Amino acid sequence: MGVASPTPLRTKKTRAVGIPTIDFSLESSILSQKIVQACEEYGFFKVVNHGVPNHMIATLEKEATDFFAKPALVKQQAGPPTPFGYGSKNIGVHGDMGELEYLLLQTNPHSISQASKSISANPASFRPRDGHDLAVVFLCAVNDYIQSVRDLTCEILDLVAEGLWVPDKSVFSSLIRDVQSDSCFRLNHYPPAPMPLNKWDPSPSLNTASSRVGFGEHSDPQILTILRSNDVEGLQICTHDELWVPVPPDPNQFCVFVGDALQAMTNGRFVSARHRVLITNSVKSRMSMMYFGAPPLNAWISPLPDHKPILYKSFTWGEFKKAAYSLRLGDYRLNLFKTH
Ligand code: GA4
Repeated sequence: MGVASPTPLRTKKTRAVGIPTIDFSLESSILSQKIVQACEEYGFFKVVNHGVPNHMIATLEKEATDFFAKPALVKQQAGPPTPFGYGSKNIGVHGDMGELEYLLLQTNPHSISQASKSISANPASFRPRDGHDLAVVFLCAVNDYIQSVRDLTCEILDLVAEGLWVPDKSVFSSLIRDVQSDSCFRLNHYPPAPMPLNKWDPSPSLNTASSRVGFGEHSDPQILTILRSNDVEGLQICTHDELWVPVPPDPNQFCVFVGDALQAMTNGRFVSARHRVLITNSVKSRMSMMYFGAPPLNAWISPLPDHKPILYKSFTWGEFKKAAYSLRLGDYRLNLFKTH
């Protein structure tokens, strides 16, 4: 079965359309309907009044900014990124590249302490600052943020279950709350794109004189992704009719993406959101933080009982993750698990 990479991106147009924005101070029965509608139409929505404390976000952003400002050799001591650590330009292991550097961290308590050990084991990479060890301050900021964003993820997933009339409201969120959850966390730092030398650009690719591919087109393999960025533009989502829509950056909002696993569990009723980052800002870096809510490796992903024919075979998250890592970033990996 084909897992062909997407149509070359340059053939798709961009346009400005209304992105669904959901106010979490609304009543839950209204919220659940709006969330289901957005997940069906876009596989994507924005959240305002999310309840994640601003000071947690600001602390983490500051720590991340300090980290990425360090010399390359120092940052590399927290790498390589496979499976978890610091990476630059390379995405995955099959030659996908982007104009970014990043930190990829596992989020369950066991793995966080492992990451902490590996970073603290290299004291040269984290000099004591104001009497504190930066590794500890940084990892505490990551931990606090993850706990709060995990709660938001679970709240959204409970509302999804309510909106889909699933009898067990925690059918999705219990996978994320599981102590063995394979959820992960990523900090992406996209340096500014160089100023164009002139407007004429013969290059037929997305890397033009004034824009750079920060992160190529893909969907996220997990259940749900929660992204927060600073005020620098770059994120675009692909609509059902294959148009690229720029997502205006807003540091006070979260972006929520349906992942492949939720597409499979909803038997294709929700479609995982294809997205990319194109860097056009020539002055300021884009910084984003993503929480990827995933099941435990041995958890089964099966379509919920539905009226439609079953579109996807059951698979464990571990099997799916292995398939994802054996393919390219932009491949349609769920095609491997179609029933026909
Ligand atoms: C996309 C979502 C997350 O950033 C990620 C990425 C992972 C990686 O960067 O190592 C993958 C990519 C992501 C999908 C397919 C595989 C795996 C790179 C790649 C080519 C951490 C994830 O879980 O899947």
